[in-house]
Amino acid sequence: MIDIPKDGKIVILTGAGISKESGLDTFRGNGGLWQGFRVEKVASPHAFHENPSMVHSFYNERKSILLDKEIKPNAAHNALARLEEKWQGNVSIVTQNVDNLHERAGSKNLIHMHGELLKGRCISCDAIEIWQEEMNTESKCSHCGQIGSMRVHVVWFGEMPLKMKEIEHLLRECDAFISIGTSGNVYPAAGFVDLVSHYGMAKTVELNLEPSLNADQFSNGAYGPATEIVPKFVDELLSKLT
Ligand code: BV8
Repeated sequence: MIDIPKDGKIVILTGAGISKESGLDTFRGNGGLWQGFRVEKVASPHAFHENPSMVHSFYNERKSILLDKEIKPNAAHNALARLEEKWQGNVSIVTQNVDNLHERAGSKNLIHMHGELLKGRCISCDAIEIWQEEMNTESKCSHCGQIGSMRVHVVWFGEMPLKMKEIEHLLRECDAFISIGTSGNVYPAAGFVDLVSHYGMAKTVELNLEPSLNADQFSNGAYGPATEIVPKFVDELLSKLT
């Protein structure tokens, strides 16, 4: 168990692994293929420029899966929402995931650093809007009226992740950095644990199915399915408060 001050600031990074038991595929679990696509090949401005319809259908497929009534937050998402509610200090979640399972579990203090699958962004006017239906090359921006300028509001490879200044501030100030369900493949998220260790004395913990690529950079680790190890970790933290 890690020792964090009762009013400590906790920053939690999550990746695709936390949503796996809700029924959403991870990126590299099945050889990194997603509906037959390698995500690095499809999730890029170049791919969108070359073949917008292919990229639209890749995200439309993932959107329809996420909107399936069977897909819901799991015990790990719910445990993090409970921690945010009951912890006397600050709990912030920085998620790499573009699904909406953290917010549906009740988490409020949440940053989607790689964007959100259920939002669209207009390339012409930069307006961002909720977009749950299919998107295609004929889609019309409801803000500026432009046709064909819509893209999914997701950060592609080669694009700057969102709210990096805010994230860096959280990492600099935290007393504990918890990484859950990520392989440590994708930067800058994979570099956060190193930043935290450089900034100060925060505890760093990895909770994952198996050790990630940067497991050795964490001071503690617990391994197993997120729905088992995350609620256990949260219960241990909250037991300190009684
Ligand atoms: C940037 C949105 C700079 C899209 C995503 C070399 C060459 C080229 C580029 C780079 C390079 N080195 C670094 C880069 C940059 C690149 C990068 O890191 N590439 C990698 C592939 C090498 N990064 C970028 O391009 C980033 N931008 O660097 O910008 C810049 C600077 C200035 C100005 C402009 C730009 C942007 C990266 C964001 C890309 N978008 N997602 C979409 O979703 O379609 S990334 C995508 O993969 C996801 O968002 C996620 O973040 C990511 C990583 O995946 P994970 O979440 O870790 O999932 P994965 O499947 O890998 O692992 C799952 C883990 O869960 C596993 O460990 C598994 O064991 C575990 N697990 C499984 N089941 C369970 C479980 N754990 C618990 N319980 C279970 N049941």
